[in-house]
Amino acid sequence: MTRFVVTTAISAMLVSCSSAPAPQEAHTASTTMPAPSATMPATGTGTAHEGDMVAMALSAAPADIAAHAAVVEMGEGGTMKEIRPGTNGWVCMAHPEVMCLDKQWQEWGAAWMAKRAPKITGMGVGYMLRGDQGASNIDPFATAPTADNEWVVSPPHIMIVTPDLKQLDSLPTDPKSGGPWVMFKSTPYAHIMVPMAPMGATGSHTADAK
Ligand SMILES: [Cu+2]
Repeated sequence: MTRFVVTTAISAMLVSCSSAPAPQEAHTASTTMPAPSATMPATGTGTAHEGDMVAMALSAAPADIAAHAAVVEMGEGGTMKEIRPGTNGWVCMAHPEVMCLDKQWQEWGAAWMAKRAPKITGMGVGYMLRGDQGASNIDPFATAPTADNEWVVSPPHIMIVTPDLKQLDSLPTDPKSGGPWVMFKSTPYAHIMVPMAPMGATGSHTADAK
């Protein structure tokens, strides 16, 4: 981490690219999902629960990255608990989205949570190789689909932030354009979504939510 404690950065990221509440049944994972966070034990180390959480969180990224990544878990009130330390600067989580984030993305998340512009100082990458549960493509703070907020459920993907938002002008904003697209265009939270599988090919996910 550079300027923000892991707990702060990550709690924001939990809802960054998918602001929706986390319906457990929406997960694509074949792995058993942990219980909803509201019912999770708040403490304890080395429990079976935490083992499940770690395994799920780490499944967001390639194994060699995940092997040395920290894992955090969201607790009551959005607080974050590190349940496994890391050594490579990456931070992974299982709830409410399964993702692994580099330092730039951790800053992005901290900014999102504080509703300030992120201080992105270089290209940043986040992995969401299990896909997500959906987000508005245009409203960074939307929490559910509406008639006009362009809700999109994404397949396994990587996410890229850039310090210069003008760089994003070369890409479309339509998730169905057949390739990478820009989410949250014309906001400080704009970033590139790079699908790693066909849109809508995410198991139990329903792609055309909008
Ligand atoms: Cu994502």
